[in-house]
Amino acid sequence: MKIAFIEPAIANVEPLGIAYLAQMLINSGHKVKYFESPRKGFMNNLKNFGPDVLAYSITTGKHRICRALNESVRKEIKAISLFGGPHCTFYPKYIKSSKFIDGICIGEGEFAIVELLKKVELKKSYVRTKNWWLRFKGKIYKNHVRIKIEDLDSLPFPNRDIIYAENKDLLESPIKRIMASRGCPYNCSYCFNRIYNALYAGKGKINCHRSPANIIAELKMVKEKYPFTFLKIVDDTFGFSMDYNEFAELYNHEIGIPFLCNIRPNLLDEKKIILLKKAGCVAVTMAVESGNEFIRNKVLNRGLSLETMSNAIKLLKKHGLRVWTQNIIGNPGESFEMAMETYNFNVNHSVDFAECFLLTPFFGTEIYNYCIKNDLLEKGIDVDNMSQSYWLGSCIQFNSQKDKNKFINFHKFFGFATKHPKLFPIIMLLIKLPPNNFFVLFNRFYDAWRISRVIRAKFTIFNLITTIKVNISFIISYFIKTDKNSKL
Ligand code: B12
Ligand code: SF4
Repeated sequence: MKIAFIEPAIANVEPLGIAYLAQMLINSGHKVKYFESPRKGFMNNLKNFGPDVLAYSITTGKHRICRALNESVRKEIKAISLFGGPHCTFYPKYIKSSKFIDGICIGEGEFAIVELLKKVELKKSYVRTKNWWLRFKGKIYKNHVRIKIEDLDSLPFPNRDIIYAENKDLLESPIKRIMASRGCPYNCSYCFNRIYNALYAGKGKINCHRSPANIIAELKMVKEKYPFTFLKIVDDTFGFSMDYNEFAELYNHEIGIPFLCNIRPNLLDEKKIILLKKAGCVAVTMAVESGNEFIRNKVLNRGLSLETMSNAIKLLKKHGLRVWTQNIIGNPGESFEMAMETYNFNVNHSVDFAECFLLTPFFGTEIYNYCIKNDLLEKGIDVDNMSQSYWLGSCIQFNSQKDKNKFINFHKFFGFATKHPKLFPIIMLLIKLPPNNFFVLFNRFYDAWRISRVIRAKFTIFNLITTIKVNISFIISYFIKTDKNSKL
């Protein structure tokens, strides 16, 4: 069969979920292509390919854009439309929102899509296929998830070829990405992992890690085919159940390219940091989320003390690793003074980059339920009109619009203010202005600049230009484009 994966934007990051599915499908004898929708000739190229299946990978927010895109494609092309990704996993009822959605994949998609398409191809009954909610003759059939893929080494490496064939900027980018593990056992209230773990209860290990040898084998292949100068390991908690010694040894000898990874502060100790450094790690992203005890541990359920976070940052800095923290402001029940504790924590630890998000309670998360229970969501906000991004606005109710605007604006200057605390009084004046797109632009460009300083990837003039280009189009797409249904 011919499967067309469709992205409703020009991606600035390889969609690894799609790449994993693509290789599984190719290995099962299917033809797979990847299309980005705002590109010139999108519909013609798609028609020339003649897909039997249109496949979309969606997060919350993006689901609206993909639904509309799919409806317009289906007017021109007769095919089956399948959707998967986090939004489907947490809100499979999405299938009911358009008669052009034929199937929703819940959870991991590798074996689910192969099994479904095999049945379709052989014209067998397919409505009872695990992981799927399927539409057949006007009825929706609901199935449970199959067991989790514990042995990630058994999966084929994700197919980047189809992505780079469509997106030459990503091909040229000196930064490449990899996923070394899946799953996280913590219970942060705003994160999808808690629900994910409940979904898979009794069906496999929570955290599954690839072996260092398997990670290195993928990277060697990528390095040969698509030379890169910086690696981002996008795992939720890298190395949670991995042998650091073996990884450090292998990575250092066989890859030797600087990298960044994401680690929870309580999982870091000096021994691990030394091994990370030995491997080639130059920077670590670490979620602080909030400097306020109540918000951090009662509202966000982080289970972390200030001391643990502080020690982790100090140790990383002691060993010369750059620190990129992630922070959330505009939390339910948060006062501006509480958000200032988060700001001060970052300033006091002189972090290299303090990234900031506005709390967005994605459907199904604990914090979403908390907001519903305590009537903290803005009127009219539901799963179908929640913002596409936690960079723009907020759907949380505050005492007044003035209070809310202060959070929305402070978010735009958070990274800048932590690097330039002397300018704080000016920023306090600026945030009194109404939220506006200049602040959004400033935030996106400043953060992109700081990220480049944390990463310090070696760019040639050519890939510097392409990287800037891809980021600009991505940034612009976020606040000028398509998401007309969002109430934010
Ligand atoms: C890297 C990453 C990014 C990258 C790249 C995203 C991408 N397009 O790949 C960047 C930085 C761009 C990003 C941005 C955002 N992200 Co993000 N991101 C991640 C992260 C850490 C890893 C994603 C990944 O590569 N996973 C590995 C692959 C193998 O898993 P997967 O993509 O889920 O795919 C599997 C299944 O879902 C399924 N599947 C997926 N698609 C399809 C399609 C079909 C047809 C089928 C059958 C199956 C299927 O099969 C795949 C293989 O098993 C995840 C957390 C996580 N652990 O997954 C968050 C995550 C996906 N992001 C999240 C969010 C919220 C966002 C943003 C909205 C944040 C924002 N800016 O405001 C944006 C949205 C971007 C967008 N347009 O989609 C949430 C999504 C929650 C939700 N309810 O939708 C997650 C789950 C994080 C979290 N803690 O909650 N993100
Ligand atoms: S530690 Fe990170 S990935 Fe794990 S549950 Fe918390 S927010 Fe999610």
